[in-house]
Amino acid sequence: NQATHVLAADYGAGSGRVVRGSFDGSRLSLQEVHRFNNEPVQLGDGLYWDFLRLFHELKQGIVKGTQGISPSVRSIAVDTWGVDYGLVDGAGRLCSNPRHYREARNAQWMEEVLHMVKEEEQYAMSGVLPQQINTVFQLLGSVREQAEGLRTDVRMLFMPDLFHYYLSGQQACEYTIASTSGLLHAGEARWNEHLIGRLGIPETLFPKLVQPGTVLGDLTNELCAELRTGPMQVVSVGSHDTASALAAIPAMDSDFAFISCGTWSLMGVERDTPVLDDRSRALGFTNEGTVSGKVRTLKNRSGLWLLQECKRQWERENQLFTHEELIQLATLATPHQSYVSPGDGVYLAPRNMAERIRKQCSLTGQTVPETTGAIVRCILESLALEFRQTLDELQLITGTRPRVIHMVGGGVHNRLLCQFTANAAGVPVVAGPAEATSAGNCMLQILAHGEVSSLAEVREVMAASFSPETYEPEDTELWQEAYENYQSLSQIKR
Ligand code: LRH
Repeated sequence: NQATHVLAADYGAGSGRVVRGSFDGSRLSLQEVHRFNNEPVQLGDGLYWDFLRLFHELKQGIVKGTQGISPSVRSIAVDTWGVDYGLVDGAGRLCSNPRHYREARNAQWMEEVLHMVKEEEQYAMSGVLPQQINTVFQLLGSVREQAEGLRTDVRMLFMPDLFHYYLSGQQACEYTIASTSGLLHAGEARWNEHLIGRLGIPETLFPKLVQPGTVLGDLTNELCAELRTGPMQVVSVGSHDTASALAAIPAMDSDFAFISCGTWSLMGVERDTPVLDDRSRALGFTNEGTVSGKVRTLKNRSGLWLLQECKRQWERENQLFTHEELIQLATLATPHQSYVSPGDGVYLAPRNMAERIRKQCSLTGQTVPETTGAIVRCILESLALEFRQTLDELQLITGTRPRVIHMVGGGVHNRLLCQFTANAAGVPVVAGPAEATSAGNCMLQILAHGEVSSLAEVREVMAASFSPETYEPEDTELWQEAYENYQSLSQIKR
């Protein structure tokens, strides 16, 4: 049996990659064929995607991914982080480089929108937690900054849709990425025309919505000729990276919470319907779409950012540690000395992270972590306790306590974090795959080609291909006490 090959391009914070997935009928294997930088560019007062360079990198990925493969690669799909978009005119020209969500201007547009439609109402309508990065706020900016108004032939495409358009010539917005915008009806693949109208955003901006797993079209003849590659299809998968990662969770039933753990941690549950009440809004939960048309109710929390920033700072100071060494030092450090709130605004900016952690510990009257091991231990214990808190909150807003946590993404390489999470939460953590986003992207293409027939089958393939590791809870009484201390601490801070 010949394997089916597909290409998955994933644009993440800092870097992007093109991976070739090969499916043999029961297992998926992944091979990274191209990796590149993905840093936003500050130009004047704007922060932009470097779209042309990134499209060039995508082409390089196609060239490398198709080399020496026979039969040729069947299809390609792109996923990116949520909320960002580009504008294209009637002749298919990109109106400007797409803006990046970290741009400061968004706060002002959020305020403007909240004057017109209250936060509670927006949440109830869209299920999306109002945060300044959301498309709805950015888009009001794009409309208002155009003094003469946007031309009626202009269309908005989310970033994966924009890449797909220039690959295939087909315009559509895919449901999961659109579900991060705040512009859909909660839990539905339907633009909220009422909200759009109230904000004075032209309806003509919005193309049709398609479901994940839709074949959009073929790679254009021009690109086939330029890249000297055979024909291949362009597929809309779960083009929001989190949707792709969630598709790759090797779960056999629905009774689980997930953590997609990288720089950020996205923690939540899969549900048939969104949670739209005041409590879930107050606790900071949002509702986004999944590849099977369900909803994921989740919280966007800090992930390994604190640890990554400490490591970078130590490197600048010529203290070089591998991740394994840092984990080893943390293992040897005294347990439960001090905790921080990883999501606290004081940790948002880069540089001097260890110093800030020490300062916060001192301000809250805790033991100040002096050694490298103590700092790493403090971060990992705090993250695990934060996950425990989110699990409790999930139980509060949904009425059920998940019996297991599936952790995917780069965080699964951190064995200590996986174990601490199981200990703190009191439920097993099933860790892996680390490459969930690319794997989920590939498998949705395989689904579109009819080689598997459901999300359940996708997940069976994941379990067979990546042998996840299970961490059983240990020292639960000690961790329960730790959790109580952590909670009283975060109350003091609030
Ligand atoms: C994670 C993520 C998250 C949010 C944010 C903007 O990469 O996609 O789900 O949408 O980035």
